[in-house]
Parts: sequence; structure tokens; C-alpha cells
Amino acid sequence: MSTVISPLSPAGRLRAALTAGTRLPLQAIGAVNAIAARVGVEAGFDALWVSGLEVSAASGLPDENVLTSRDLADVVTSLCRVTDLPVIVDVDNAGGTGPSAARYGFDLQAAGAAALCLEDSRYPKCNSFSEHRAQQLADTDTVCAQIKEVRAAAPDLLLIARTETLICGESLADALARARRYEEAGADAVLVHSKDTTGRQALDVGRQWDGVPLVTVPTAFPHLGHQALADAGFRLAIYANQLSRAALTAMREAAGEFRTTGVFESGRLADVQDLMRVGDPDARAAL
Ligand code: SPV
Ligand code: MG
Repeated sequence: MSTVISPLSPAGRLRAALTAGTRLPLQAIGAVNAIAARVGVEAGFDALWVSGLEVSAASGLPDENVLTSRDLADVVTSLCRVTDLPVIVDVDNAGGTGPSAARYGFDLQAAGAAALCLEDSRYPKCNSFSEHRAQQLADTDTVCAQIKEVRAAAPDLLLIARTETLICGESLADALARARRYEEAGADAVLVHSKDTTGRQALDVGRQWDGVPLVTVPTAFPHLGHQALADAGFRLAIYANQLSRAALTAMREAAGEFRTTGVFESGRLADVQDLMRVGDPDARAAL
């Protein structure tokens, strides 16, 4: 299907970067709000990821299909206020039906997203790393219909199709077959998610896939660096939740130290002017 992506739009820039023959994969960082987005920009990331897990946790909700497209659109709007980096949105299974997927596509394109990542978990989903529930797979016809609905509702968006096949304990051959179906249905890129902490499964995916650009989420195998992922054929690596986890640790340490000493040590705190700059367009422009 032909698309109407402008070469200058965030989606157009992301597509061009994904398909360019550069040696190393692009790197996207999870940004749950404008503060995290600024950190991502300053650190030189290529794109931002709106994570279902991070946004759910920040809202005090489980990562189980509780968020709506409007919740995600609000985050996209905040990120787009402070940067024009492409924003990739984790829409989970987009509500599990064609019409619900169309609504996610429409709302997120309108909010300024560059790309959606649609996964083939069966509604209601759970997080891929949940210790309490087991992920189940949706049938491929349903997912292919969702891909087509998103395409029609949001022709400017890049579409990453993610399969949870390996998360559900099925074979690599099944995972690659699902990814192929999604490519044929119109996905621009595919992501075969893995929780194998050795990273071997992910590397096998990279070596065996031959098709649209391959994306990885190395949550479970952080030791695989930029070059190892490049050598395995990945074009985009999404660091989905590391900034929230870093913030959680830093906030706990600062609060704990205060409870012990009665003082917030300024050495470990960003300056108050620094925080103000995130929300001030004039100050941002001067950075
Ligand atoms: C998310 O960020 O919500 C993801 C990635 O889906 S992960 O939680 O690492 O599976
Ligand atoms: Mg998610």
C-alpha cells in the first residue's frame, strides 16, 4: 500500500533512518514524560518510545490493557512539546480488534506520533515479563486485519509489528512465520520479542530474519551492546524502561538519605533552574 509520508515528517525521517545502510542500529529510549524526553535528547538518542509499562506504572495502573489511546496521546503531546525526535508508541494489542486498532492509529497520528508498535498478544494482555500471568497469542488473521485498519486510519505512521511468540514459549520458526505474515499485511518493521536472558534467542532471530527492518527490545539481554546488535542485523534497539528504573532508584536513594540525615544533598539533585527549563520554550531554545 502506498503511504503519504512526507520525507520531512518524523515518520519520514524515522523510515529513512531505518532503511539507510548505516552500520549501527538506531537507539530509542523510553520517555514517560517531557523530563525523560529532554534527558533522551541530551544523551543523543535517535527516537523516543512511549512504553505501555512506564506509562501504566506512572499512572499507578497494571500493564494489562488498562491504558486508552487518549492516555498515550497525552504523553505523545508532552514529548512533542520538547523535541521533534520521532516518537514510537507502544500500543500493546491496541484493544484486540480492528476498530479499536484504527482508533489508536487515528488518535496517535493526530497527537504527533511517528510510529506505532502493535503486538500480537491476545486481549487482555499482560507485560511480557509478568511473573503472575502468562501471555497468550491472538490469531494471526486478527492481527493482520488490525495492521490493515491502522494503515487505513493512520497512513502517515510507520508500523512496527511485534510478535510475542517466543514470550509465549513457542518456536523460533513460528515467531518468524508470524513476523512474515505481518510484513505481508503491511508492517514496515518487525520485532520478535524475547525474554531469553542469554541473548542467544535474539541473535538467532537477527541471523534468520530476512525482510523489513528488524527491531529489538533488549530489556532481558542488556549485555548485548550496539555492535553485537548491529552484527545480528538489528536496525533499531528500543531501551524501553531504563530511565524510569534509573529514576526509581535515584528517587529512593534521595528520599532514603533525607530520612536518615534530614537533608536533601544538593550534589545529587538537578538544579531547580534545570527543571524549569524543561517546561520553558525560550530556555529550551537557548540550550
Ligand atoms: C514496554 O515498554 O511496555 C514494553 C517493553 O512493552 S517490555 O516491557 O520490556 O516488554
Ligand atoms: Mg509494552
